[in-house]
Amino acid sequence: MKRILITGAGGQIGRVLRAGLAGHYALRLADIAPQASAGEHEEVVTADITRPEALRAIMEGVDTVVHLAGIPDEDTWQKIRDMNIDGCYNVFEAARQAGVKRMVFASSNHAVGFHRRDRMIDDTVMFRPDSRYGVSKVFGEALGRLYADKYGMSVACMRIGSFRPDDRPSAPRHLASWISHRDMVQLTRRCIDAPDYHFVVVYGVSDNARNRWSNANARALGYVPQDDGETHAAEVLASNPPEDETEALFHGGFGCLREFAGNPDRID
Ligand code: 15L
Repeated sequence: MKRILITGAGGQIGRVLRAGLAGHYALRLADIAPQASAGEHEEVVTADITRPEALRAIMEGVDTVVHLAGIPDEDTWQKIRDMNIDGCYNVFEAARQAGVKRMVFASSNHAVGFHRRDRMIDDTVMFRPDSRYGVSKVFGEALGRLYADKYGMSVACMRIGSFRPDDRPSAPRHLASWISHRDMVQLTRRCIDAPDYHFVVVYGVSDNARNRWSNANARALGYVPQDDGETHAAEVLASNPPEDETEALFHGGFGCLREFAGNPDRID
Protein backbone atom coordinates (compact mmCIF):
# COMPACT_ATOMS: atom_id res chain seq x y z
CA MET A 1 0.00 0.00 0.00
CA LYS A 2 1.24 3.51 -0.80
CA ARG A 3 1.54 5.79 2.20
CA ILE A 4 -0.35 9.04 1.67
CA LEU A 5 -0.01 12.05 3.93
CA ILE A 6 -3.07 14.32 3.91
CA THR A 7 -2.52 17.76 5.42
CA GLY A 8 -5.70 19.47 6.56
CA ALA A 9 -7.27 16.02 6.89
CA GLY A 10 -9.80 17.31 9.42
CA GLY A 11 -11.25 19.93 7.06
CA GLN A 12 -14.29 19.61 4.81
CA ILE A 13 -12.47 18.10 1.85
CA GLY A 14 -10.06 16.21 4.09
CA ARG A 15 -12.84 14.32 5.87
CA VAL A 16 -14.41 13.27 2.56
CA LEU A 17 -11.03 12.12 1.23
CA ARG A 18 -10.32 10.25 4.43
CA ALA A 19 -13.48 8.19 3.90
CA GLY A 20 -13.02 7.85 0.14
CA LEU A 21 -9.34 6.86 0.19
CA ALA A 22 -9.71 4.44 3.12
CA GLY A 23 -8.71 0.90 2.24
CA HIS A 24 -6.81 1.97 -0.87
CA TYR A 25 -3.79 3.48 0.85
CA ALA A 26 -2.12 3.73 4.22
CA LEU A 27 -3.26 7.17 5.35
CA ARG A 28 -1.37 9.57 7.58
CA LEU A 29 -3.93 12.17 8.54
CA ALA A 30 -2.48 15.47 9.71
CA ASP A 31 -4.34 18.46 11.05
CA ILE A 32 -3.87 21.16 13.63
CA ALA A 33 -7.37 20.42 15.00
CA PRO A 34 -8.51 17.23 16.75
CA GLN A 35 -9.69 14.41 14.45
CA ALA A 36 -11.58 11.14 14.84
CA SER A 37 -9.27 8.42 16.13
CA ALA A 38 -7.35 6.20 13.71
CA GLY A 39 -8.94 3.21 12.01
CA GLU A 40 -7.26 0.40 10.08
CA HIS A 41 -4.36 1.59 7.88
CA GLU A 42 -4.63 5.06 9.40
CA GLU A 43 -2.41 7.22 11.57
CA VAL A 44 -3.76 10.44 13.04
CA VAL A 45 -1.19 13.14 13.73
CA THR A 46 -1.29 16.72 14.94
CA ALA A 47 0.79 19.14 12.89
CA ASP A 48 0.96 22.86 12.35
CA ILE A 49 2.24 23.66 8.86
CA THR A 50 3.62 27.00 10.06
CA ARG A 51 6.18 25.05 12.11
CA PRO A 52 8.64 23.41 9.71
CA GLU A 53 10.29 21.33 12.43
CA ALA A 54 6.96 19.59 13.08
CA LEU A 55 6.69 18.50 9.46
CA ARG A 56 9.89 16.48 9.28
CA ALA A 57 8.59 13.54 11.29
CA ILE A 58 5.27 13.27 9.47
CA MET A 59 6.93 13.05 6.03
CA GLU A 60 8.80 9.87 6.91
CA GLY A 61 8.01 6.98 4.55
CA VAL A 62 5.43 9.01 2.60
CA ASP A 63 4.93 8.32 -1.13
CA THR A 64 2.54 11.18 -1.91
CA VAL A 65 1.43 14.25 -0.02
CA VAL A 66 -2.09 15.54 -0.60
CA HIS A 67 -1.74 19.10 0.62
CA LEU A 68 -5.09 20.55 1.65
CA ALA A 69 -4.16 22.49 4.80
CA GLY A 70 -4.58 26.24 4.67
CA ILE A 71 -7.03 29.09 4.85
CA PRO A 72 -9.91 27.92 2.63
CA ASP A 73 -11.24 31.27 1.44
CA GLU A 74 -10.56 35.02 1.48
CA ASP A 75 -9.01 36.35 4.69
CA THR A 76 -6.54 38.88 6.07
CA TRP A 77 -3.12 38.96 4.44
CA GLN A 78 -1.48 37.90 7.66
CA LYS A 79 -3.50 34.69 7.91
CA ILE A 80 -3.16 33.95 4.19
CA ARG A 81 0.58 34.59 4.34
CA ASP A 82 1.21 32.45 7.42
CA MET A 83 -0.81 29.43 6.29
CA ASN A 84 -1.04 29.51 2.49
CA ILE A 85 2.31 31.08 1.63
CA ASP A 86 4.77 30.17 4.41
CA GLY A 87 2.86 27.02 5.40
CA CYS A 88 2.65 25.83 1.80
CA TYR A 89 6.37 26.40 1.34
CA ASN A 90 7.10 24.47 4.54
CA VAL A 91 5.11 21.49 3.28
CA PHE A 92 6.79 21.38 -0.14
CA GLU A 93 10.22 21.81 1.42
CA ALA A 94 9.72 19.16 4.11
CA ALA A 95 8.46 16.79 1.40
CA ARG A 96 11.52 17.44 -0.74
CA GLN A 97 13.90 16.91 2.15
CA ALA A 98 12.19 13.61 2.96
CA GLY A 99 12.45 12.42 -0.65
CA VAL A 100 8.68 12.41 -1.26
CA LYS A 101 8.10 11.69 -4.94
CA ARG A 102 4.70 13.30 -5.54
CA MET A 103 2.65 16.24 -4.31
CA VAL A 104 -1.05 16.76 -5.00
CA PHE A 105 -1.79 20.38 -4.19
CA ALA A 106 -5.28 21.74 -3.49
CA SER A 107 -5.30 24.85 -5.65
CA SER A 108 -8.45 26.77 -6.50
CA ASN A 109 -10.39 28.22 -9.39
CA HIS A 110 -9.80 31.57 -7.65
CA ALA A 111 -6.23 31.51 -9.03
CA VAL A 112 -7.83 32.33 -12.39
CA GLY A 113 -11.06 33.93 -11.17
CA PHE A 114 -10.88 37.17 -13.17
CA HIS A 115 -11.11 35.43 -16.54
CA ARG A 116 -14.41 36.17 -18.20
CA ARG A 117 -16.96 33.43 -17.95
CA ASP A 118 -18.10 33.82 -21.54
CA ARG A 119 -14.79 32.21 -22.49
CA MET A 120 -13.99 28.58 -21.66
CA ILE A 121 -10.64 28.41 -19.89
CA ASP A 122 -8.12 25.59 -19.65
CA ASP A 123 -4.91 24.92 -17.75
CA THR A 124 -2.84 27.20 -20.02
CA VAL A 125 -4.58 30.52 -19.27
CA MET A 126 -2.56 33.07 -17.38
CA PHE A 127 -3.12 33.56 -13.69
CA ARG A 128 -5.83 36.09 -12.82
CA PRO A 129 -6.35 35.74 -9.07
CA ASP A 130 -9.52 37.31 -7.72
CA SER A 131 -8.47 37.63 -4.06
CA ARG A 132 -5.55 37.38 -1.65
CA TYR A 133 -6.65 33.77 -1.31
CA GLY A 134 -6.38 33.38 -5.11
CA VAL A 135 -2.89 34.87 -5.02
CA SER A 136 -1.87 32.27 -2.45
CA LYS A 137 -3.05 29.51 -4.79
CA VAL A 138 -1.03 31.04 -7.63
CA PHE A 139 1.93 30.89 -5.27
CA GLY A 140 1.29 27.24 -4.47
CA GLU A 141 1.07 26.35 -8.16
CA ALA A 142 4.30 28.27 -8.85
CA LEU A 143 5.98 26.39 -6.02
CA GLY A 144 4.73 23.14 -7.53
CA ARG A 145 6.22 24.09 -10.88
CA LEU A 146 9.54 24.89 -9.19
CA TYR A 147 9.67 21.64 -7.23
CA ALA A 148 8.82 19.66 -10.38
CA ASP A 149 11.39 21.34 -12.62
CA LYS A 150 14.18 21.88 -10.12
CA TYR A 151 13.84 18.87 -7.84
CA GLY A 152 12.10 16.32 -10.04
CA MET A 153 9.02 16.01 -7.83
CA SER A 154 5.86 14.91 -9.64
CA VAL A 155 3.25 17.61 -8.92
CA ALA A 156 -0.48 17.90 -9.60
CA CYS A 157 -2.39 21.11 -8.86
CA MET A 158 -6.14 20.60 -8.52
CA ARG A 159 -7.93 23.89 -9.24
CA ILE A 160 -10.93 22.96 -7.16
CA GLY A 161 -14.29 24.52 -8.02
CA SER A 162 -17.18 24.51 -5.54
CA PHE A 163 -16.92 21.61 -3.09
CA ARG A 164 -19.98 21.74 -0.84
CA PRO A 165 -20.18 20.06 2.58
CA ASP A 166 -23.75 18.90 1.84
CA ASP A 167 -22.68 17.54 -1.58
CA ARG A 168 -25.04 19.66 -3.66
CA PRO A 169 -24.81 22.98 -5.49
CA SER A 170 -26.55 25.77 -3.59
CA ALA A 171 -25.96 28.90 -5.75
CA PRO A 172 -26.41 29.53 -9.49
CA ARG A 173 -22.65 29.70 -10.10
CA HIS A 174 -22.21 26.24 -8.59
CA LEU A 175 -24.17 24.77 -11.51
CA ALA A 176 -20.95 25.31 -13.49
CA SER A 177 -18.31 25.04 -10.75
CA TRP A 178 -19.60 22.26 -8.48
CA ILE A 179 -17.57 19.14 -7.69
CA SER A 180 -19.35 16.29 -5.95
CA HIS A 181 -17.76 14.34 -3.14
CA ARG A 182 -17.30 11.18 -5.15
CA ASP A 183 -15.78 13.12 -8.07
CA MET A 184 -13.40 14.85 -5.65
CA VAL A 185 -12.32 11.45 -4.34
CA GLN A 186 -11.93 10.07 -7.85
CA LEU A 187 -9.88 13.04 -9.08
CA THR A 188 -7.58 12.84 -6.06
CA ARG A 189 -7.09 9.12 -6.60
CA ARG A 190 -6.19 9.70 -10.26
CA CYS A 191 -3.67 12.34 -9.21
CA ILE A 192 -2.15 9.93 -6.68
CA ASP A 193 -2.07 6.88 -8.95
CA ALA A 194 -1.46 8.13 -12.51
CA PRO A 195 1.80 6.44 -13.50
CA ASP A 196 4.10 9.21 -14.58
CA TYR A 197 3.59 12.92 -14.85
CA HIS A 198 5.91 15.82 -14.24
CA PHE A 199 3.62 18.77 -13.54
CA VAL A 200 -0.07 18.98 -14.27
CA VAL A 201 -2.92 21.40 -13.61
CA VAL A 202 -6.41 19.89 -13.48
CA TYR A 203 -9.78 21.42 -12.68
CA GLY A 204 -11.69 19.95 -9.76
CA VAL A 205 -15.11 20.01 -11.34
CA SER A 206 -17.90 17.48 -11.95
CA ASP A 207 -19.39 16.66 -15.34
CA ASN A 208 -21.63 19.73 -15.17
CA ALA A 209 -23.65 20.62 -18.26
CA ARG A 210 -22.74 24.27 -17.53
CA ASN A 211 -19.02 23.63 -16.90
CA ARG A 212 -16.70 26.34 -18.31
CA TRP A 213 -13.36 24.72 -17.52
CA SER A 214 -11.73 22.60 -20.15
CA ASN A 215 -10.29 19.58 -18.38
CA ALA A 216 -8.21 17.60 -20.88
CA ASN A 217 -5.40 17.08 -18.37
CA ALA A 218 -7.72 15.49 -15.85
CA ARG A 219 -9.16 13.22 -18.54
CA ALA A 220 -5.62 12.21 -19.51
CA LEU A 221 -5.06 11.09 -15.91
CA GLY A 222 -8.16 8.89 -16.25
CA TYR A 223 -10.68 11.15 -14.48
CA VAL A 224 -14.25 10.39 -15.57
CA PRO A 225 -16.57 12.53 -13.43
CA GLN A 226 -19.88 10.94 -12.48
CA ASP A 227 -22.06 13.83 -11.40
CA ASP A 228 -23.73 16.83 -13.05
CA GLY A 229 -24.94 19.86 -11.08
CA GLU A 230 -27.76 20.22 -13.60
CA THR A 231 -29.78 17.64 -11.67
CA HIS A 232 -30.16 20.34 -8.97
CA ALA A 233 -30.66 23.27 -11.38
CA ALA A 234 -34.40 23.79 -11.01
CA GLU A 235 -34.20 23.85 -7.23
CA VAL A 236 -31.08 26.07 -7.10
CA LEU A 237 -32.46 28.62 -9.56
CA ALA A 238 -35.85 28.75 -7.84
CA SER A 239 -34.37 29.31 -4.40
CA ASN A 240 -31.76 31.99 -5.27
CA PRO A 241 -31.87 35.49 -6.70
CA PRO A 242 -30.07 35.86 -10.05
CA GLU A 243 -26.34 36.49 -9.74
CA ASP A 244 -25.08 40.04 -9.42
CA GLU A 245 -24.21 41.43 -12.88
CA THR A 246 -20.47 41.90 -12.16
CA GLU A 247 -20.18 38.63 -10.31
CA ALA A 248 -21.72 36.81 -13.28
CA LEU A 249 -19.05 38.14 -15.66
CA PHE A 250 -16.17 36.22 -14.13
CA HIS A 251 -15.27 32.62 -13.36
CA GLY A 252 -14.46 33.49 -9.74
CA GLY A 253 -17.94 34.98 -9.16
CA PHE A 254 -18.25 36.24 -5.59
CA GLY A 255 -14.45 36.04 -5.23
CA CYS A 256 -14.22 38.87 -7.78
CA LEU A 257 -17.02 40.91 -6.32
CA ARG A 258 -15.71 41.04 -2.77
CA GLU A 259 -13.93 44.43 -2.24
CA PHE A 260 -14.38 45.13 -5.97
CA ALA A 261 -13.58 48.74 -6.91
CA GLY A 262 -12.35 48.10 -10.47
CA ASN A 263 -13.81 48.68 -13.89
CA PRO A 264 -15.29 45.52 -15.44
CA ASP A 265 -14.87 46.97 -18.95
CA ARG A 266 -11.11 46.97 -18.52
CA ILE A 267 -10.99 43.31 -17.52
CA ASP A 268 -10.99 41.69 -20.95
C1 15L B 1 -12.68 27.81 -3.14
O1 15L B 1 -11.51 27.68 -3.49
C2 15L B 1 -13.00 27.96 -1.68
O2 15L B 1 -12.20 27.12 -0.87
C3 15L B 1 -14.45 27.72 -1.39
O3 15L B 1 -14.71 28.28 -0.13
C4 15L B 1 -15.36 28.33 -2.46
O4 15L B 1 -15.14 29.71 -2.46
C5 15L B 1 -15.00 27.75 -3.81
O5 15L B 1 -13.65 27.97 -4.09
C6 15L B 1 -15.86 28.30 -4.96
O6 15L B 1 -15.31 28.91 -5.87
O7 15L B 1 -17.08 28.13 -4.91
